[in-house]
Amino acid sequence: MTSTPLAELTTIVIAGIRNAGKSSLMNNLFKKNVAIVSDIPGTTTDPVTRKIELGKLGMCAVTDTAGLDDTGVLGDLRVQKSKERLIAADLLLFASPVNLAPLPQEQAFLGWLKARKIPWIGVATFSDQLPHPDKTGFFPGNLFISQDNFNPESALKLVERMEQLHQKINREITPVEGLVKEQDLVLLVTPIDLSAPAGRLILPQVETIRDLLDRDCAALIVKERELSYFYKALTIRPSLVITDSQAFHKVAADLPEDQALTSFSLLFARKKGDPAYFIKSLKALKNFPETGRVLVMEACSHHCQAEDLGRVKIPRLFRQMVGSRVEFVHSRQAPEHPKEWDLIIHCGGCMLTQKAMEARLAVFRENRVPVLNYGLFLAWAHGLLPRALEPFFGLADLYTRSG
Ligand SMILES: Nc1nc2c(ncn2[C@@H]2O[C@H](COP(=O)(O)OP(=O)(O)OP(=O)(O)O)[C@@H](O)[C@H]2O)c(=O)[nH]1
Ligand code: SF4
Ligand SMILES: [Mg+2]
Repeated sequence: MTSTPLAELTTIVIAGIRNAGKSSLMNNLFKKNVAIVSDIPGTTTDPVTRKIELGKLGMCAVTDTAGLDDTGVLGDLRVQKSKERLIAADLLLFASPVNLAPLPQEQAFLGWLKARKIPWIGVATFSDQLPHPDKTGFFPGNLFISQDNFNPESALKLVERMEQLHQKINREITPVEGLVKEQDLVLLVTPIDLSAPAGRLILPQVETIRDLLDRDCAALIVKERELSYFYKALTIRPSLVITDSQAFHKVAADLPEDQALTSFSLLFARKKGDPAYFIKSLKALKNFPETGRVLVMEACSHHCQAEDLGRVKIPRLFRQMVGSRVEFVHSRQAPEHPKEWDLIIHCGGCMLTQKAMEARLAVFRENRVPVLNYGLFLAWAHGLLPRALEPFFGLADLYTRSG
């Protein structure tokens, strides 16, 4: 349980104004004190996340957040932190005290919820108190449940309601979900060069190995230089070879053409992103504006080496293959004006949840800005499409049809 990546758990986030009873609700769900409760507004400052098994929802990560009506400079920062968690949620619990008239921040939050596709439940807290007349009809239809936080039994009904929504919850898939079966041998190729972190493997590799073990498969891990030797020595044919995108070219050359091959980055394009949109975006590489602008986006401050993929290798390949006068900008922030960009090339997003990545992508899709991820761009640049998409159902076909 402790080793399941947080992104693969069902992410439940409790939101609401200060003193709405969010932390009390969290404690009732956990049947113990995991969050501090007090009548001082703003008691919870930073998001608090704990893991719990919740029936049909399986293993969940539940997060208690700071109040949406927090004020002042610090308050604004807290609200910002809460919002980052809300964007990444699979299921939202909107706690609102029945005994108080709705605040403007609650009205605004309700509007935000209605505009999004994530499942949510209105939790009418303080149901032991007299309801405020203006609260009547605040939560639409039967999208809410009454909650008396002083009665722990109340939380059981909430869990039942949450379980009813389990089919609507879009859980993030694991790296090799649907790609392997038990007793498969999977060969992983991980170059250990200057850009590799010292003394460890990177997160996509670690998560993939763990997923393979969970699925009763065997994982053989080699550097690209030893691949040919070990591949020839194998008596069992690997059902799949997964390589670091940067070694794509050499790995493909060392393997028979009918060996199923893909990259960690493409596994993560499927796990975190919208591979169909990425594939359709490849069209943008044809007739790319001569002085077009490309935004290279990364999701975290990973250790950056001189030959960094996003800053050096991808721009260099792009200028060689697409256009020598194309401008590149590197950023970790979503752009204020997405339409100013002719193309986004995003990192694998291994540190983001699928929901957080989806929130980024939705803005680009709405603005019709094409998006690729590093792995897909590299596979394209090294002439490995559609081969590297073949292990994924329907994606190689989509590539061929998209022309
Ligand atoms: N009567 C009643 N009091 C409640 C209920 N839920 C919470 N309280 C009380 O309301 C106060 C605030 O509860 P918290 O759970 O700390 O509220 P919160 O939303 O986490 O507040 P912040 O962390 O400040 O944002 C505490 O004194 C709780 O005991 C409820 O259902 N009924
Ligand atoms: S989130 Fe992006 S930048 Fe950060 S380690 Fe993962 S792939 Fe690299
Ligand atoms: Mg609290």
